[in-house]
Amino acid sequence: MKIEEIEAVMRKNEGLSEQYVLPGNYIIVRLDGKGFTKLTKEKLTLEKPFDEKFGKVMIDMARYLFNTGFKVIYGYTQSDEISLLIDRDDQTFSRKIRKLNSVLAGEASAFFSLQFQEICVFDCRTIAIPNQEMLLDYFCWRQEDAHRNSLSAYCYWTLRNNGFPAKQAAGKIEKMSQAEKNELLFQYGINYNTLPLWQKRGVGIYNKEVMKQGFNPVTNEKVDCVRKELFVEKELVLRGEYRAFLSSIFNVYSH
Ligand SMILES: Nc1nc2c(ncn2[C@@H]2O[C@H](COP(=O)(O)OP(=O)(O)OP(=O)(O)O)[C@@H](O)[C@H]2O)c(=O)[nH]1
Ligand SMILES: [Mg+2]
Repeated sequence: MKIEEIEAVMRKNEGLSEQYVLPGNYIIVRLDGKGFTKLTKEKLTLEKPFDEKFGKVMIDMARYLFNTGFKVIYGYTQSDEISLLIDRDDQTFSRKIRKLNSVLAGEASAFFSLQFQEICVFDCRTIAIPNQEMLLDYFCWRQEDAHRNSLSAYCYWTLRNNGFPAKQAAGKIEKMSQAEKNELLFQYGINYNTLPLWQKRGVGIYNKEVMKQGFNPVTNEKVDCVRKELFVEKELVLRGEYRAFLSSIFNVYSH
């Protein structure tokens, strides 16, 4: 075969292998640290189970990802993951899933690695979401996951700090109900209810309209104007209230 013919076959196969987020669907991407259980224990020096710097870098990364060319409506981070809601009409990379996943995973991995001066890798998955109700379900699901994981992580590290070997601590927690986990922490002097909300509920990032004072050089007067600024909510509300909070953000963008 001539090289031109080979090229035509290759291009056709490449094109036919491509997958797209179908029109009319919202796009959610979820980035997740690869092997962070090992990485956080062996390579990074961090507080357990939650580390202020780690949490800050995840928020900074979410803010950074708002400015990588996609029309991001809402960002949510907990533990080593970030979910981004991208607008239904976003046409970046013609909505190619390959491009979304690879570019965003690359951006996240590069950003995080620079902060910790260590090679840290994120994977990325793309999920098509057909309606607002499912968007609310998605973010409530991630918030419940944050809650479950943080309670277990506190129990695990409390047991470890009190002499339990890793396997025994993990085994003990596996069989416990949520109430029993709360009770266990209480026995060791930790009141789960009073721990910082960002650790239990995750953190939301979104554009908020704020009033700013500007200056009109023509009239020489101070003027009030509305600007959009990225806002970080570290004290998210729960369940029904969270749905209402999310709806109010999403409705600004619905057409
Ligand atoms: N020390 C510490 N560890 C954290 C913190 N936030 C997240 N982690 C770790 O990040 C891990 C995230 O777990 P997963 O994403 O479920 O698992 P993983 O090991 O990353 O594996 P894959 O995601 O499947 O590649 C947890 O096990 C925690 O140990 C933190 O603030 N401090
Ligand atoms: Mg991970």
